[in-house]
Amino acid sequence: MYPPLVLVLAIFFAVATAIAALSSPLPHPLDPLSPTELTAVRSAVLAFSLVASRPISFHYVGLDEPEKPDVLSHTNAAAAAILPRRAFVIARAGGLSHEFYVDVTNTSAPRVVSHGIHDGPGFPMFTTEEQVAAGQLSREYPPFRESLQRRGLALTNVGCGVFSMGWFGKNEARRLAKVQCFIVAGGTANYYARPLEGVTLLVDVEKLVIVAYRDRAAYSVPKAEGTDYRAGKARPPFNGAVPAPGVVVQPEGKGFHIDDHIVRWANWEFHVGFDMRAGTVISMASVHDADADLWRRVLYRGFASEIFVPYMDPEEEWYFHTFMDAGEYGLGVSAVPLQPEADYPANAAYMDGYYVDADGKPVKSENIICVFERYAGDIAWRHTGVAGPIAPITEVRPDVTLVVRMVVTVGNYDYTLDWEFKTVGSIKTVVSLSGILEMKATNYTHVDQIRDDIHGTLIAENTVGVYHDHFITYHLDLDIDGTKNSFIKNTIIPKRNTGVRATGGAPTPRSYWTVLYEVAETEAEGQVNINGAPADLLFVNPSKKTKVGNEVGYRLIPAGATATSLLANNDYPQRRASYTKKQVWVTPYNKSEK
Ligand SMILES: [Cu+2]
Repeated sequence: MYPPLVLVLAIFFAVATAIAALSSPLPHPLDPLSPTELTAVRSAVLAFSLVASRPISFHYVGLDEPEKPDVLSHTNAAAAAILPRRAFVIARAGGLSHEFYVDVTNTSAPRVVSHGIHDGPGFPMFTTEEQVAAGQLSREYPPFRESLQRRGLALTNVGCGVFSMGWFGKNEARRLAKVQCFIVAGGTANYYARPLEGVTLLVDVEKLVIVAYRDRAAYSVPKAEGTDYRAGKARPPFNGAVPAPGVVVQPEGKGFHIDDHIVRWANWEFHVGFDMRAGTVISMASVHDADADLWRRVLYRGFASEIFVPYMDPEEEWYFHTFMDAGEYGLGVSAVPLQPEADYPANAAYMDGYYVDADGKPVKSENIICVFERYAGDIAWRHTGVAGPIAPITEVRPDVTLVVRMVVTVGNYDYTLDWEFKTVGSIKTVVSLSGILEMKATNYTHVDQIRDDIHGTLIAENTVGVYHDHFITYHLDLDIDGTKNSFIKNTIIPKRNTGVRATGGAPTPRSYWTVLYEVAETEAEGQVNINGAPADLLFVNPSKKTKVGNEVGYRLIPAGATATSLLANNDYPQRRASYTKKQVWVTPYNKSEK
């Protein structure tokens, strides 16, 4: 098969070059799809004759990145090979999940280059439109109206939302979801504090029909009073003293430059992309080596790949709360416009993102990624030399860093997802969680009444904050100084010295620790529970050595949240999120695994 393949490639490049020459300026191969490209994708899919069913609903459209070696040669070579621009599409039509690859190199003549039907388990993300429509279904449903009447509630007092229902062993052909409701009356904006506990609808989000209805039990509705989070409605300390206003002064202007999607700052250069599922995508992050005057790549691609949120309440209305926030709701779709000088400081620049609605039309999300230099008052490095003829010497380097931020609001939660770049060459990912708890109504008003496990904490009268986890997973394709990287576990092992002075031992036996250097040879060795033996996790390029012969590498430093899932291995939510049993999984590069 080798010769025909070469022939095909040759033709392909010739055609691609001719087309690309017509449109200028050329996008970076990793740039997200532009509104023009997204519109072209839609026309190609709608015109594709092999899928006749209507309607077609678009659940995901994103860049189908070129192969990594092609991207690298594109950016390295002076005479860059022109790469095709392609989209990957997941759409639903005729009750099936369709996957398309669409070439939009020439946006006036887009074409579907591949189409397949996904026949395995799993479904694409919800669209916003179907969530809104499914949330409305209960309004015309007589049993639901009766449930409200029994509780003395009017329809206008209630709002409902779509809750993904996890996977519990059954591979269902229908796209089903649960709908649960909240009391939206009472003057509070905090609907999540006032659930209509005990009532659950099972809906087909595609056909927009109610499949099952359950009104199991009535609970007291938590009070509206004291729940509102809006400024002016909240009481101290939630609306407490505002600190004196501060300003960021940058007399020489911003220290970074944004050229389309490329950000350059201090000794860093990287590409910032946007994806409707993953949100911010950082690519091609490189550090400048001043000695060699070289850009040395350390991260090919990084993004938050999933957020698994299982709740720990086995009750009928709660057991299925096992959300996959990225794969079910979309981090990019759920990213919200950032509020100037609150979500980010005055010295920030911001970027927009584009995704598609259910009809495949581009939607602009304004001001959803911001970039700013952080002057946190921290110290990057310091030393005071107190001895010697010129002492004292004090040297301090302030820690100014560059932050790329996105805020994702998935229902009640607000995730702030930061990428922070440091001049010492490190990259830090930080997730801050804010927003509102998902709350459960209970008849308890005081902890003294509780005799059983309520699966959470009584946080107010009639309100339980249910135990749960957020497992946030990052896909990091590290390219430390090139693509040939190894994963090293430096395990710390205790030792004893016998105290034999002839061989340099201490006069008395000592215990100490030393480091055992192990290269991971298999994928199994690339799985790490970081709460096990203390270890340094290193990513090195064995072909790149320092002057003294050490391998060039980066260290993965776990900080803060190092939890693993405590669910049973055969529990369905755990089987679905089996990766949460270990924190680090290292695998060889494979474009399809992301
Ligand atoms: Cu939470």
